[in-house]
Amino acid sequence: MNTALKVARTDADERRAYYERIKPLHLTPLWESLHALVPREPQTPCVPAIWHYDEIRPLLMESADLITAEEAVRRVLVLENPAIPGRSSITQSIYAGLQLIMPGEVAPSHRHVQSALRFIVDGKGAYTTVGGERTTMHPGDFIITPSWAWHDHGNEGIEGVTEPVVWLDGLDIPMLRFFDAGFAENDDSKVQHVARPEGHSLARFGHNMVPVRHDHASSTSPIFNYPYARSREALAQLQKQEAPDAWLGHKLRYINPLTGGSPMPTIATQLQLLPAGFAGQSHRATDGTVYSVVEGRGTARIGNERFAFGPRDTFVVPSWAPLALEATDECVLFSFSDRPVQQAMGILRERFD
Ligand code: 1HN
Repeated sequence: MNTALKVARTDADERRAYYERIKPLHLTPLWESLHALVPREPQTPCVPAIWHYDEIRPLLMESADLITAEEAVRRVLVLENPAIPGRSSITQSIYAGLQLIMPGEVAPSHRHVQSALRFIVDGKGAYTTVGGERTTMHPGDFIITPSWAWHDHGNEGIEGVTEPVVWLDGLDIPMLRFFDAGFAENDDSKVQHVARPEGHSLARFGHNMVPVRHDHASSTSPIFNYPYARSREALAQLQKQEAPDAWLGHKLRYINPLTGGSPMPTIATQLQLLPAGFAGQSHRATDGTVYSVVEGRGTARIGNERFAFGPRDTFVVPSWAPLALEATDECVLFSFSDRPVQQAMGILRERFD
């Protein structure tokens, strides 16, 4: 064996022995992990994935025979990123799940530091009460539960229709876990006292005007239901006025009317329309993003994989994975990510190839 190799071997052995000696003191050499700690570009463990609603719905309905919403507190099937099972995370920073509430059921009032969004996927006639105001859920509505706001859900039916209601929950649970900053408590009563008429916050803040005197101080939007009828109409108007963006189609972000920023401090939300036949260019961003399909069929090309999607499907695009969207028919997609946090940190990167 030549001398150089022998020296290298000795070095390696000596280093290993040294690492063993420092281990009991809870010390570890940075030089062994530096490259992984500071990658040249994002190296997410997360993978792209799709959940087809038609496949999941029967299983979700089956869960209603196993447990009531009240016993479960929240009857949810968590959508876990396949590459990080057991972490209740769809991306490293975001939790997503499909929640079911059957006619007559109540999901009891509680509050927690984690912020939640509800994107209504299937059925009508359920409501949620948030901080003393109730709102009726319709498919496509984007509803917010701000941090530390009391919230309970129920399903009393509407216009003689009583049916199961399913929505996609999006929460900043992994971020709160990261900060070890979670608090939660149960309410004294199962169902909150309703303090204001339905539609009150939308009347006050939902018309590009805000009350001259108001005391809304929270970093979350004072609007807590962005109804689908209105958001869809905005896209329809836009489509008549301009050509679609080559990457995004017609894509609008929801805003907090008091700031112009995202409605939630930790999660950004968008709605986009892809015209029939749209073949979008590939783009990437550092915010891993969850998509919920509202209307239409198409394909999401994520990295080297192709995912055919249809109404009510959910798919996830990991951080920095190239995404190209194609629409067979006219498609409407809702999406959300941790973008406002990355923007606050000044680290968000996007590339439109
Ligand atoms: C929660 O409170 C809801 O209020 C949904 O509907 C999902 C996941 C983890 C922790 C709390 C809800 C949740 C949750």
